[in-house]
Amino acid sequence: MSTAPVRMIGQHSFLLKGFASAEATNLLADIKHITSQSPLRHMTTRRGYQMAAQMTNCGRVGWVSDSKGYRYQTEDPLSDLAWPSMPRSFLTLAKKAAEECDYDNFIPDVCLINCYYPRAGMGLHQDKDEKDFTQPIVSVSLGIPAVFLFGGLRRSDKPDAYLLEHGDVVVWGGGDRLRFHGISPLKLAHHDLTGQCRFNLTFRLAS
Ligand code: MD3
Ligand code: FE
Repeated sequence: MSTAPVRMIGQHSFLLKGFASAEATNLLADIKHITSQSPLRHMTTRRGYQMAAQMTNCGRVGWVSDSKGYRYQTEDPLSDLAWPSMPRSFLTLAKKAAEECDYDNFIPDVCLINCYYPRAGMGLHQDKDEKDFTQPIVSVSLGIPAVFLFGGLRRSDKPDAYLLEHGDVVVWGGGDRLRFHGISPLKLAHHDLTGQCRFNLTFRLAS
């Protein structure tokens, strides 16, 4: 849906309202297939805390967190097998969204799938585990809404808040790539396609 309104949320960051809406049922079917092989799970931080969102991955590598810290690796630690491959529907949408924002030739090698239920959130953090910060990040929101917090390059910079709804796509790049960001604890809600859950697909070139 290339007619979606594009809102600038940073010098190099764009919110594409409803960009993924028409693809949502296909994306959700592909998520089902991925989670049947690599289930959603609560990862733990180096310090032993459980993350509030459940996660899994598809693609050549996957993002993991455990007592050894954060990293990308080629095997799912639950099975020691390769992560499920990235579905064509995912890749096509991510490339199309990046192109819409003039990020040409974006070829992600990982999609991190986050699943939030009401009251789950994600504290302010930077994404620094990837090799090449010149590559953008594309994120797709499905299901119940969430408030995205978009801070600055310092943790203490006051974040702006944006509502991310079903079908919204955000593209981050350039000087915004290392900005602090997070997700406010979700409010109780229901979506016909996902129930009480919000999925976020995050496409990156990690390695
Ligand atoms: C902004 N996920 O998985 S969208 C994450 O909705 C993460 O699940 C959130 O932050 C979510 O790391 C937010 C993805 C996102 C990813 C990288 C960014 C937003 C970003 C890098 C810079 C600025
Ligand atoms: Fe992040």
